[in-house]
Amino acid sequence: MKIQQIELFLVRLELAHPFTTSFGTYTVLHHPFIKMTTDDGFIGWGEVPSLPNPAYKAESDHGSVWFSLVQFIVPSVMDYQKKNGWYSSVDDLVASYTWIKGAHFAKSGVEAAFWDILAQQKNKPLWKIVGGTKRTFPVGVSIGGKTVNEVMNKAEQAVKHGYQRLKLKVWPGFEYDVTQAVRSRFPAIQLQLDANSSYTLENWGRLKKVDIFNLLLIEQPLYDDDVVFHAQISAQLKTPICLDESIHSLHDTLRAHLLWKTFSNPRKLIINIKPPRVSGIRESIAIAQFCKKNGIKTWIGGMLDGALGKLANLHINARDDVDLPGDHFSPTGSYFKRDVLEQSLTSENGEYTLSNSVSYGQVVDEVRIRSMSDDYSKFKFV
Ligand code: OSB
Ligand code: MG
Repeated sequence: MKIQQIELFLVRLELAHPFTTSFGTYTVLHHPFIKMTTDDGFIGWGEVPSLPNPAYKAESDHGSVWFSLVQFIVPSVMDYQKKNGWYSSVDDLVASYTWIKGAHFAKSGVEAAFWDILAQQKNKPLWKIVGGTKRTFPVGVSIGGKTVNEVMNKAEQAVKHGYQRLKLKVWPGFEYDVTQAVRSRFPAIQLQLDANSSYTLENWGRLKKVDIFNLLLIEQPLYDDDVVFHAQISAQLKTPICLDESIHSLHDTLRAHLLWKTFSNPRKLIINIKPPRVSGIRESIAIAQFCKKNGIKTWIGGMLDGALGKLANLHINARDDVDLPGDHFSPTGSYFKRDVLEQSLTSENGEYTLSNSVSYGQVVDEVRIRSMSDDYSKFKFV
Protein backbone atom coordinates (compact mmCIF):
# COMPACT_ATOMS: atom_id res chain seq x y z
CA MET A 1 0.00 0.00 0.00
CA LYS A 2 1.27 3.42 -0.92
CA ILE A 3 -0.18 6.26 1.16
CA GLN A 4 -0.64 9.41 -0.87
CA GLN A 5 -1.94 11.66 1.87
CA ILE A 6 -3.30 11.75 5.40
CA GLU A 7 -5.84 14.34 6.51
CA LEU A 8 -7.04 15.09 10.02
CA PHE A 9 -10.36 16.52 11.17
CA LEU A 10 -11.39 17.45 14.68
CA VAL A 11 -15.08 16.61 14.84
CA ARG A 12 -17.44 18.19 17.38
CA LEU A 13 -19.91 15.74 18.90
CA GLU A 14 -22.70 16.85 21.19
CA LEU A 15 -24.04 14.22 23.58
CA ALA A 16 -27.79 13.70 23.48
CA HIS A 17 -27.79 13.19 27.26
CA PRO A 18 -25.02 14.14 29.72
CA PHE A 19 -22.80 11.20 30.72
CA THR A 20 -21.47 11.05 34.29
CA THR A 21 -18.56 9.00 35.59
CA SER A 22 -16.59 9.16 38.83
CA PHE A 23 -14.41 11.78 37.16
CA GLY A 24 -17.00 14.17 35.74
CA THR A 25 -19.96 14.87 33.48
CA TYR A 26 -19.55 15.26 29.73
CA THR A 27 -21.80 17.15 27.30
CA VAL A 28 -19.59 17.95 24.27
CA LEU A 29 -16.64 15.97 22.90
CA HIS A 30 -14.09 16.55 20.12
CA HIS A 31 -12.84 13.50 18.25
CA PRO A 32 -9.92 13.46 15.79
CA PHE A 33 -10.77 11.67 12.53
CA ILE A 34 -8.04 10.34 10.25
CA LYS A 35 -8.55 10.09 6.50
CA MET A 36 -5.90 8.07 4.67
CA THR A 37 -5.77 8.08 0.86
CA THR A 38 -3.67 5.63 -1.19
CA ASP A 39 -2.09 6.33 -4.58
CA ASP A 40 -4.58 3.92 -6.18
CA GLY A 41 -7.57 5.79 -4.79
CA PHE A 42 -8.61 3.89 -1.67
CA ILE A 43 -9.79 6.00 1.25
CA GLY A 44 -9.65 4.74 4.84
CA TRP A 45 -11.10 6.34 7.97
CA GLY A 46 -10.33 6.09 11.66
CA GLU A 47 -11.82 7.80 14.73
CA VAL A 48 -10.13 8.52 18.05
CA PRO A 49 -12.63 8.56 20.96
CA SER A 50 -10.92 11.29 22.98
CA LEU A 51 -12.33 13.15 25.96
CA PRO A 52 -12.16 16.87 26.84
CA ASN A 53 -9.53 16.30 29.56
CA PRO A 54 -7.19 13.59 30.91
CA ALA A 55 -9.42 12.71 33.91
CA TYR A 56 -10.00 9.19 32.56
CA LYS A 57 -6.30 8.61 31.92
CA ALA A 58 -3.20 10.30 30.51
CA GLU A 59 -3.21 11.13 26.80
CA SER A 60 -6.90 10.42 26.36
CA ASP A 61 -7.74 14.14 25.93
CA HIS A 62 -8.23 15.46 22.40
CA GLY A 63 -5.49 18.07 22.81
CA SER A 64 -2.83 15.41 23.49
CA VAL A 65 -4.15 13.14 20.76
CA TRP A 66 -4.19 15.96 18.21
CA PHE A 67 -0.69 17.15 19.12
CA SER A 68 0.77 13.61 18.88
CA LEU A 69 -0.88 13.06 15.51
CA VAL A 70 0.19 16.37 13.99
CA GLN A 71 3.69 16.58 15.47
CA PHE A 72 4.90 13.00 15.56
CA ILE A 73 2.75 10.15 14.33
CA VAL A 74 1.52 11.28 10.92
CA PRO A 75 4.93 12.80 9.98
CA SER A 76 6.58 9.48 10.99
CA VAL A 77 4.18 7.48 8.84
CA MET A 78 4.96 9.71 5.83
CA ASP A 79 8.76 9.73 6.48
CA TYR A 80 8.95 5.95 6.83
CA GLN A 81 7.25 5.56 3.48
CA LYS A 82 9.63 8.02 1.84
CA LYS A 83 12.50 5.80 3.01
CA ASN A 84 10.91 2.43 2.34
CA GLY A 85 8.66 3.12 -0.64
CA TRP A 86 5.40 1.54 0.58
CA TYR A 87 3.62 -0.34 3.39
CA SER A 88 3.34 -4.11 3.13
CA SER A 89 1.34 -4.75 6.36
CA VAL A 90 -0.07 -3.36 9.61
CA ASP A 91 3.18 -4.47 11.30
CA ASP A 92 5.02 -2.21 8.89
CA LEU A 93 2.76 0.72 9.68
CA VAL A 94 3.20 0.20 13.42
CA ALA A 95 6.99 -0.02 12.93
CA SER A 96 6.96 3.51 11.50
CA TYR A 97 5.90 4.96 14.86
CA THR A 98 7.09 2.47 17.51
CA TRP A 99 9.85 4.91 18.44
CA ILE A 100 7.09 7.13 19.90
CA LYS A 101 6.35 6.09 23.48
CA GLY A 102 2.71 6.13 24.55
CA ALA A 103 0.25 8.13 22.41
CA HIS A 104 -1.86 4.98 22.10
CA PHE A 105 -5.12 6.78 21.40
CA ALA A 106 -3.53 8.79 18.60
CA LYS A 107 -1.82 5.74 17.07
CA SER A 108 -5.06 3.74 17.09
CA GLY A 109 -6.79 6.20 14.74
CA VAL A 110 -4.10 5.86 12.08
CA GLU A 111 -4.15 2.07 12.42
CA ALA A 112 -7.95 2.00 12.04
CA ALA A 113 -7.78 3.93 8.76
CA PHE A 114 -5.14 1.46 7.53
CA TRP A 115 -7.33 -1.59 8.39
CA ASP A 116 -10.25 0.07 6.61
CA ILE A 117 -8.14 0.23 3.43
CA LEU A 118 -6.90 -3.37 3.83
CA ALA A 119 -10.51 -4.56 4.03
CA GLN A 120 -11.48 -2.55 0.95
CA GLN A 121 -8.51 -3.91 -1.02
CA LYS A 122 -9.58 -7.47 -0.18
CA ASN A 123 -13.24 -6.52 -0.76
CA LYS A 124 -14.23 -8.09 2.56
CA PRO A 125 -16.03 -6.90 5.69
CA LEU A 126 -13.70 -5.64 8.41
CA TRP A 127 -14.81 -8.39 10.79
CA LYS A 128 -13.39 -11.03 8.46
CA ILE A 129 -10.12 -9.13 8.05
CA VAL A 130 -9.64 -8.95 11.83
CA GLY A 131 -10.28 -12.69 12.25
CA GLY A 132 -13.91 -12.54 13.30
CA THR A 133 -16.32 -15.46 12.95
CA LYS A 134 -19.48 -14.40 14.85
CA ARG A 135 -21.70 -12.11 12.79
CA THR A 136 -24.33 -11.84 15.56
CA PHE A 137 -23.62 -11.37 19.25
CA PRO A 138 -25.22 -9.86 22.39
CA VAL A 139 -24.44 -6.24 23.23
CA GLY A 140 -24.48 -4.17 26.41
CA VAL A 141 -24.61 -0.54 27.52
CA SER A 142 -22.83 1.66 29.99
CA ILE A 143 -24.98 3.83 32.24
CA GLY A 144 -23.49 7.02 33.66
CA GLY A 145 -25.95 8.86 35.89
CA LYS A 146 -25.55 11.19 38.87
CA THR A 147 -28.44 9.88 40.96
CA VAL A 148 -30.13 6.54 41.56
CA ASN A 149 -33.18 7.95 39.78
CA GLU A 150 -31.26 8.97 36.69
CA VAL A 151 -29.55 5.57 36.55
CA MET A 152 -32.86 3.74 37.01
CA ASN A 153 -34.45 5.72 34.16
CA LYS A 154 -31.55 4.95 31.84
CA ALA A 155 -31.63 1.29 32.91
CA GLU A 156 -35.35 1.06 32.13
CA GLN A 157 -34.75 2.52 28.66
CA ALA A 158 -31.80 0.19 28.06
CA VAL A 159 -33.75 -2.91 29.04
CA LYS A 160 -36.67 -1.76 26.87
CA HIS A 161 -34.21 -1.61 23.97
CA GLY A 162 -33.38 -5.23 24.75
CA TYR A 163 -29.76 -4.79 25.78
CA GLN A 164 -28.55 -7.89 27.57
CA ARG A 165 -25.98 -6.41 29.90
CA LEU A 166 -25.86 -3.22 31.96
CA LYS A 167 -22.79 -1.49 33.32
CA LEU A 168 -23.25 1.10 36.05
CA LYS A 169 -20.82 3.88 36.88
CA VAL A 170 -20.06 3.93 40.61
CA TRP A 171 -17.81 5.81 43.05
CA PRO A 172 -17.29 5.89 46.84
CA GLY A 173 -20.69 6.48 48.42
CA PHE A 174 -22.54 5.85 45.15
CA GLU A 175 -22.37 2.09 44.86
CA TYR A 176 -24.65 0.14 47.21
CA ASP A 177 -28.01 1.88 46.71
CA VAL A 178 -27.71 2.16 42.94
CA THR A 179 -26.60 -1.46 42.51
CA GLN A 180 -29.29 -2.75 44.83
CA ALA A 181 -31.99 -0.73 43.02
CA VAL A 182 -31.01 -1.99 39.57
CA ARG A 183 -30.46 -5.56 40.76
CA SER A 184 -33.85 -5.79 42.47
CA ARG A 185 -35.64 -4.29 39.44
CA PHE A 186 -33.80 -6.63 37.01
CA PRO A 187 -32.91 -9.78 38.98
CA ALA A 188 -31.69 -11.76 35.97
CA ILE A 189 -29.85 -9.16 33.88
CA GLN A 190 -26.08 -9.37 33.44
CA LEU A 191 -24.85 -6.53 35.62
CA GLN A 192 -21.41 -5.03 36.13
CA LEU A 193 -19.89 -1.93 37.76
CA ASP A 194 -17.23 0.52 36.62
CA ALA A 195 -15.49 2.67 39.26
CA ASN A 196 -13.02 4.43 36.93
CA SER A 197 -10.25 4.35 39.56
CA SER A 198 -12.23 6.24 42.21
CA TYR A 199 -11.45 3.99 45.22
CA THR A 200 -8.29 3.93 47.32
CA LEU A 201 -6.51 1.33 49.43
CA GLU A 202 -8.29 2.93 52.39
CA ASN A 203 -11.89 2.78 51.15
CA TRP A 204 -12.09 -0.04 48.58
CA GLY A 205 -13.66 -2.21 51.32
CA ARG A 206 -16.99 -0.52 50.52
CA LEU A 207 -17.07 -2.76 47.45
CA LYS A 208 -17.44 -5.83 49.67
CA LYS A 209 -21.03 -4.67 50.22
CA VAL A 210 -21.85 -4.97 46.50
CA ASP A 211 -20.09 -8.34 46.20
CA ILE A 212 -23.43 -10.01 47.00
CA PHE A 213 -25.29 -8.78 43.90
CA ASN A 214 -24.18 -11.51 41.49
CA LEU A 215 -22.11 -9.11 39.38
CA LEU A 216 -20.21 -10.08 36.25
CA LEU A 217 -17.29 -7.88 37.25
CA ILE A 218 -16.11 -4.68 38.94
CA GLU A 219 -14.03 -2.53 36.60
CA GLN A 220 -10.89 -0.57 37.67
CA PRO A 221 -11.78 0.19 41.31
CA LEU A 222 -8.26 1.39 42.23
CA TYR A 223 -5.70 3.77 40.74
CA ASP A 224 -5.54 4.21 36.97
CA ASP A 225 -1.89 3.09 36.85
CA ASP A 226 -2.20 0.13 39.23
CA VAL A 227 -2.22 -3.61 38.61
CA VAL A 228 -0.54 -4.96 41.78
CA PHE A 229 -3.05 -3.73 44.36
CA HIS A 230 -5.93 -4.76 42.11
CA ALA A 231 -4.55 -8.31 42.12
CA GLN A 232 -4.27 -8.23 45.90
CA ILE A 233 -7.82 -7.02 46.57
CA SER A 234 -9.16 -9.49 44.01
CA ALA A 235 -8.35 -12.27 46.50
CA GLN A 236 -10.83 -10.68 48.93
CA LEU A 237 -13.73 -10.32 46.50
CA LYS A 238 -15.92 -12.99 44.94
CA THR A 239 -16.65 -10.74 41.93
CA PRO A 240 -13.92 -10.78 39.27
CA ILE A 241 -11.97 -7.54 38.80
CA CYS A 242 -11.76 -6.14 35.31
CA LEU A 243 -8.88 -3.89 34.27
CA ASP A 244 -9.50 -0.97 31.93
CA GLU A 245 -7.30 2.12 32.55
CA SER A 246 -4.15 0.22 33.55
CA ILE A 247 -3.90 -2.07 30.50
CA HIS A 248 -2.14 -0.56 27.48
CA SER A 249 -0.62 -3.58 25.80
CA LEU A 250 -0.12 -7.33 25.67
CA HIS A 251 2.81 -6.86 28.08
CA ASP A 252 0.55 -5.20 30.65
CA THR A 253 -1.83 -8.15 30.24
CA LEU A 254 1.02 -10.65 30.85
CA ARG A 255 1.95 -8.77 34.02
CA ALA A 256 -1.67 -8.80 35.23
CA HIS A 257 -1.90 -12.55 34.57
CA LEU A 258 1.29 -13.14 36.55
CA LEU A 259 0.03 -11.05 39.47
CA TRP A 260 -3.39 -12.75 39.54
CA LYS A 261 -1.57 -16.14 39.58
CA THR A 262 0.50 -14.91 42.51
CA PHE A 263 -2.14 -13.17 44.64
CA SER A 264 -5.54 -14.37 43.39
CA ASN A 265 -6.72 -16.54 40.50
CA PRO A 266 -6.64 -15.68 36.76
CA ARG A 267 -10.30 -16.74 36.58
CA LYS A 268 -11.03 -13.64 38.65
CA LEU A 269 -9.31 -11.38 36.13
CA ILE A 270 -11.17 -9.88 33.17
CA ILE A 271 -9.73 -7.49 30.58
CA ASN A 272 -11.67 -4.65 28.99
CA ILE A 273 -10.12 -4.38 25.53
CA LYS A 274 -10.53 -0.85 24.21
CA PRO A 275 -8.70 -0.80 20.91
CA PRO A 276 -7.85 2.94 21.20
CA ARG A 277 -6.38 2.47 24.71
CA VAL A 278 -4.05 -0.33 23.54
CA SER A 279 -2.91 1.51 20.36
CA GLY A 280 -5.18 -0.27 17.93
CA ILE A 281 -6.72 -3.42 16.50
CA ARG A 282 -3.41 -5.27 16.15
CA GLU A 283 -2.60 -5.14 19.88
CA SER A 284 -6.27 -5.85 20.73
CA ILE A 285 -6.07 -9.12 18.81
CA ALA A 286 -2.83 -10.10 20.57
CA ILE A 287 -4.45 -9.45 23.97
CA ALA A 288 -7.63 -11.37 23.09
CA GLN A 289 -5.58 -14.36 21.92
CA PHE A 290 -3.44 -14.46 25.06
CA CYS A 291 -6.46 -14.10 27.34
CA LYS A 292 -8.36 -16.91 25.60
CA LYS A 293 -5.37 -19.25 26.06
CA ASN A 294 -5.07 -18.37 29.72
CA GLY A 295 -8.69 -18.47 30.91
CA ILE A 296 -9.08 -14.70 31.18
CA LYS A 297 -12.37 -13.35 29.85
CA THR A 298 -12.40 -10.25 27.63
CA TRP A 299 -14.88 -7.80 26.15
CA ILE A 300 -14.72 -4.75 23.94
CA GLY A 301 -15.10 -1.52 25.89
CA GLY A 302 -16.27 1.81 24.53
CA MET A 303 -15.54 5.35 25.62
CA LEU A 304 -18.27 7.49 24.09
CA ASP A 305 -17.01 6.71 20.61
CA GLY A 306 -18.89 8.16 17.66
CA ALA A 307 -20.66 5.77 15.31
CA LEU A 308 -17.48 5.03 13.32
CA GLY A 309 -15.50 4.04 16.42
CA LYS A 310 -18.43 2.00 17.73
CA LEU A 311 -18.70 0.25 14.38
CA ALA A 312 -14.99 -0.63 14.38
CA ASN A 313 -15.40 -2.07 17.90
CA LEU A 314 -18.42 -4.12 16.81
CA HIS A 315 -16.35 -5.69 14.03
CA ILE A 316 -13.65 -6.74 16.51
CA ASN A 317 -16.35 -8.20 18.74
CA ALA A 318 -16.89 -10.81 16.00
CA ARG A 319 -13.76 -12.61 17.17
CA ASP A 320 -14.24 -15.89 18.95
CA ASP A 321 -11.84 -14.93 21.74
CA VAL A 322 -13.97 -11.95 22.80
CA ASP A 323 -16.25 -13.48 25.43
CA LEU A 324 -18.58 -10.98 27.09
CA PRO A 325 -21.00 -8.32 25.76
CA GLY A 326 -19.33 -4.97 25.07
CA ASP A 327 -20.15 -1.28 25.58
CA HIS A 328 -21.60 -0.76 22.14
CA PHE A 329 -24.66 1.43 22.49
CA SER A 330 -26.03 4.23 24.61
CA PRO A 331 -29.16 3.40 26.59
CA THR A 332 -31.23 5.17 23.92
CA GLY A 333 -29.30 4.20 20.77
CA SER A 334 -26.75 6.78 19.56
CA TYR A 335 -24.87 8.82 22.16
CA PHE A 336 -24.89 11.99 20.06
CA LYS A 337 -27.42 14.51 18.77
CA ARG A 338 -25.83 14.20 15.34
CA ASP A 339 -23.34 11.44 14.59
CA VAL A 340 -20.80 10.92 11.80
CA LEU A 341 -22.61 8.10 10.03
CA GLU A 342 -25.87 8.66 8.22
CA GLN A 343 -27.33 5.33 9.25
CA SER A 344 -27.45 4.97 13.01
CA LEU A 345 -26.35 1.67 14.53
CA THR A 346 -29.20 -0.44 15.82
CA SER A 347 -29.46 -3.69 17.67
CA GLU A 348 -32.30 -6.15 17.67
CA ASN A 349 -33.35 -8.00 20.80
CA GLY A 350 -30.07 -6.96 22.39
CA GLU A 351 -28.00 -8.43 19.59
CA TYR A 352 -26.04 -6.78 16.84
CA THR A 353 -25.59 -8.34 13.41
CA LEU A 354 -22.62 -7.23 11.35
CA SER A 355 -23.08 -6.46 7.69
CA ASN A 356 -21.49 -8.52 4.92
CA SER A 357 -20.66 -5.37 2.97
CA VAL A 358 -17.10 -4.27 2.45
CA SER A 359 -15.02 -2.98 5.40
CA TYR A 360 -17.06 -1.02 7.99
CA GLY A 361 -20.24 -1.84 6.08
CA GLN A 362 -21.25 1.81 5.84
CA VAL A 363 -20.01 4.56 3.57
CA VAL A 364 -18.22 7.27 5.50
CA ASP A 365 -19.59 10.61 4.34
CA GLU A 366 -16.77 13.14 4.14
CA VAL A 367 -19.12 16.08 3.59
CA ARG A 368 -20.80 15.31 6.86
CA ILE A 369 -17.47 14.96 8.71
CA ARG A 370 -16.22 18.26 7.28
CA SER A 371 -19.44 19.99 8.27
CA MET A 372 -18.96 18.82 11.85
CA SER A 373 -15.35 20.04 12.18
CA ASP A 374 -13.96 23.53 12.57
CA ASP A 375 -11.96 25.09 9.72
CA TYR A 376 -8.86 25.69 11.79
CA SER A 377 -8.74 22.05 12.77
CA LYS A 378 -8.08 20.45 9.42
CA PHE A 379 -4.61 19.23 8.47
CA LYS A 380 -3.23 17.66 5.35
CA PHE A 381 0.06 15.71 5.04
CA VAL A 382 1.43 14.62 1.66
O1 OSB B 1 -14.40 3.53 31.56
O2 OSB B 1 -15.52 2.55 30.09
C1 OSB B 1 -15.12 3.58 30.60
C2 OSB B 1 -16.84 6.54 28.89
C3 OSB B 1 -15.82 7.47 28.91
C4 OSB B 1 -14.61 7.13 29.49
C5 OSB B 1 -14.43 5.87 30.03
C6 OSB B 1 -15.44 4.93 30.02
C7 OSB B 1 -16.68 5.29 29.44
C8 OSB B 1 -17.84 4.41 29.39
C9 OSB B 1 -18.75 4.54 28.20
O3 OSB B 1 -18.14 3.65 30.26
C10 OSB B 1 -18.85 3.29 27.44
C11 OSB B 1 -19.42 3.47 26.06
O4 OSB B 1 -18.85 4.17 25.22
O5 OSB B 1 -20.44 2.86 25.76
MG1 MG C 1 -13.99 1.57 32.26
